[in-house]
Amino acid sequence: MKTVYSPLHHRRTATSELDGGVLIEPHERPSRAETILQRVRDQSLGEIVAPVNFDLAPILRVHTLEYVSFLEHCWSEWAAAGKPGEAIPQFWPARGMRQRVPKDIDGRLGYYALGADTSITDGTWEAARASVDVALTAQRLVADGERAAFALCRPPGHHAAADLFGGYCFFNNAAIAAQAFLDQGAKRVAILDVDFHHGNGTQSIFYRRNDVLTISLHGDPDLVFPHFLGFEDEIGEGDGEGSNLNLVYPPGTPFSEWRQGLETACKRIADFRPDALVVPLGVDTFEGDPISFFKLTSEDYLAMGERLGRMGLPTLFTMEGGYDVEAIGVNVANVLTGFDQ
Ligand code: SP5
Ligand code: ZN
Repeated sequence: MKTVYSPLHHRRTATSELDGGVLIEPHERPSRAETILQRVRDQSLGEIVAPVNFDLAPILRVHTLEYVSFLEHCWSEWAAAGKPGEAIPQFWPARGMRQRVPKDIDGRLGYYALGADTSITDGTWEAARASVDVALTAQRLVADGERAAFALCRPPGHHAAADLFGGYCFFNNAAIAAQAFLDQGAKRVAILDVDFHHGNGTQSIFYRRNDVLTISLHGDPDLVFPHFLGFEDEIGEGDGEGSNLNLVYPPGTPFSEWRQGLETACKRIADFRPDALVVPLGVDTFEGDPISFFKLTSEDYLAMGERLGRMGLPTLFTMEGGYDVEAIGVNVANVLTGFDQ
């Protein structure tokens, strides 16, 4: 299948991630995308194409205008305020406080953030915009008749909600692409999130709707990020009741357990009869991942891809997490290879 890639991801080069009380080199780093691209090339998985530039309209179908303009201007406001480091949120509108957007940049950062793991830096806006272009270009390939396409998105997107960044995400590439399918005439779209972390942003964007089925398989949020969403009793609300499914797994989960969740998910998707499938693809389920606790092996990703391919649906993959940079290329390419078998 074709891969859509943009070198503009290099504009996202944060140097600090707050983790364990210290600033570390971010897990979400440029070498991730380069390693994947190299493996896709080496394995001759298909043509690598550059993205088309889209305007803000498809982004604004999913994100609020206030949030989008915050992202656009955050870095210049931060720099103009004379702050010495990267823009890291520190203060939140917590329980009992007012949910209003303050003028001060520290206040605005906290208002629009879901965590302090993600800094905003020079170039973040440009890279995040390019990542959406990558997703929408791949979406168009599928809409135009390709059986599947791989959007090599970086930065990732599935933690970003309508007006929240965090978890290394700014724009929800998968949600924007799913909405694009609908806006082009699809009646129903399914999103199957296989990243190790709950796809909280995607879930919340579609939580009250029945035209998008959202399913996420992930580490128990009682134990791991995003901590405050992703539990199995979250099934959707209002019109969306029954259109969200969370499948939660404990530390040490091997593929033999995880794949039962995949079966459950595939059955639900088949019953939903979607016109297209979007797969937020994270390979942080890998046994060697530095921030996760599942035990999938490189070989397991072939079987994962093969099962997704057997759904027989027009499929868009959007790149999400995966932080063992040594293995990320092999693992992602294995999913795509398995799918195409
Ligand atoms: C897209 C995606 O996979 N985002 C994940 C964001 C997770 N950020 C919080 C990471 C906390 C890591 N703590 C690791 C301690 C292990 N030494
Ligand atoms: Zn993840």
